[in-house]
Amino acid sequence: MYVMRNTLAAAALLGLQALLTSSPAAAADDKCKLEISGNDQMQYDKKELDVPATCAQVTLTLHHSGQLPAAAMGHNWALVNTGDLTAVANAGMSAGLANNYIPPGDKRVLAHTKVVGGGQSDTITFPTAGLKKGGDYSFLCTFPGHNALMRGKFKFG
Ligand SMILES: [Cu+2]
Repeated sequence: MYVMRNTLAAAALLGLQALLTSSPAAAADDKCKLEISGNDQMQYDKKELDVPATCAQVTLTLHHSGQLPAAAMGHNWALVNTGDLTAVANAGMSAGLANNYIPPGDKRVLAHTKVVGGGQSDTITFPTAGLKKGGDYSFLCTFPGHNALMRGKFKFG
């Protein structure tokens, strides 16, 4: 009798586990997590990032797959309205490495990581409350000169 009960309990547990791992909430969470890498050739590995508008927040990890130090080939990831890209890149240059090439308090920067060098990474989580579904957003690296190559579209919707 005990054996029977234990078997039933185990079966119930397995069923619960299957339910948890296949829940739609977990799948939605994965879509709200982004990864992107920069390398020593001044390139991101992605030209576009997509986030469903159902994501209340986004978690983004920036990796640096190269070996050069941050002072020589540092990369960050900054999110802006596409129309602000050049102005933010210019302001970032003046802000310097100590500020991660991000102008302090600049509201045009919607989210950003710190600058990472070879082998390093940085993860940020930011709310999407300020983003418009279908808005025209771009990401870029604000390390001086990098945005010419290191930019892409950020799709929210
Ligand atoms: Cu860069």
